[in-house]
Formats: sequence, structure tokens, C-alpha cells
Amino acid sequence: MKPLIGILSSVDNEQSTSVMARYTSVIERSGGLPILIPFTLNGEQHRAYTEVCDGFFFTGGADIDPLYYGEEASADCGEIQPYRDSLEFSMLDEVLRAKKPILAVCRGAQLVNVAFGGTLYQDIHNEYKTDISHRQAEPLLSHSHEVEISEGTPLKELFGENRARVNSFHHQAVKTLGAGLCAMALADDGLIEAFYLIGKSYLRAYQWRPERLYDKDDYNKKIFDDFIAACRDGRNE
Ligand SMILES: [Mn+2]
Repeated sequence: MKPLIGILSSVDNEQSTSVMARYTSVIERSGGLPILIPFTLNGEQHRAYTEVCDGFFFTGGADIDPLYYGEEASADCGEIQPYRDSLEFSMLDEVLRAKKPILAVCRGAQLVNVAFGGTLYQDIHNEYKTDISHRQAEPLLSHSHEVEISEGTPLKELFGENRARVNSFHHQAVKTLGAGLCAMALADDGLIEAFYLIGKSYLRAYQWRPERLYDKDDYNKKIFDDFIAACRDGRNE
């Protein structure tokens, strides 16, 4: 039986849920069976999904309502999906409690950070001094900037390299990391591009979009292979 991977994705104002095919296809190609978690605020249903699935993938998308980290939305905060926010914070709580493996990318990484008490730059361009374009001009499936990988982190172990080429499609970023989270890759301007949860659960969060580089290099494919392996093993570290 392939590991069943619950995918959290877009929830619009009609409470319709949709997922980009690239997310499901990379989960499938790395050996998982993707299933889309529909919109519901029923906590019992959240717990049931958490029990049934072997791991959870929190994907990219709209900005998180800054009220979740104690700020009013600035003029440059992007689209907010309140139904998605409600669903994902609740599901994330359940999944962490059950210690099921978590992979989070882009908005997903920001969600995890906020859930652990961290904060975000609502708009990098306005709030952070950088020469790097984090909204890349390069084509969708190309690399853009590089990251420096920190020693002694799961990412260093996975890639075996000190540097990696990534892509960049974000206008928000981690400002302060939540308690218990540890950075594992930084852009050359100091922004956090990847982090993990220290301790008991498998939780890996990437600010870039590894699914778009799955066929471009072996490293980004490894991110999904490693996650699916963790789900398969029921590995909790
Ligand atoms: Mn970036």
C-alpha cells in the first residue's frame, strides 16, 4: 500500500477546494498516493483525516491573514483565503499532535511558522532590504537564486552540499522563526528559505517551490522522496 498523502490546497470564497496538478504528480512520482483534503471546519473530520493519512503536504498559495501573527494587513499584503486559513491551522494542529510527517512549501512554510508563533514580512519589497528578486523573472520551471545550507541540518544531510540553486515565487517571508523551528537554508540576503522542527516529528518547510524543479535537478526530487520515505516508515524524526 502506497502512503496516503493528504494535500492542503486552495479554498476559495465559495469553499471550493482545488490543487495544482504538479503538486499531486510529484507526490505520486515519489511513491505516494495523493488525496485532496476538502474544506470542512468539523474537528472530528480533521482528526479522522489525520488518522487515515500517512503524511500531509501543505502547499503554496494565498497570503495568511496577518491577524494570525498579530498584525493588521498592510496595503501590500496579497489575497487572503479565510476558509483556507481556518482549515489549515486546525489540520496542522491535529497533524502535529498525531506526529505525522509534514512537508510544507511556500505559503505552507509560512503557515507552519505562524502556527509555531513566528511572524512574517507581509511584503519583502517594502520591509526587507535585498538585491535578490524573490519573485523570479526566470521561466516557471527554472532556478533563480541560490541558498546556503546550514551544517548539521537534515537538509545538509539530504543534499550533501553547502549550496543549492532554488526558485523563488514569494513576496512574503519568515521574519521571526517560531519556537522549536530551526533554519536549514538561507538566501544570500539572509532570508530564511528552509527550516525544520527540532525534535520528535518529521517537519520540513521550504520557502521555494521544489515541485517545479523536480525534473531539473536530483536535489529537489530528493525533497519529495525523503518525505514519502518518512511517511512510509511512519518515521517520527
Ligand atoms: Mn526566495
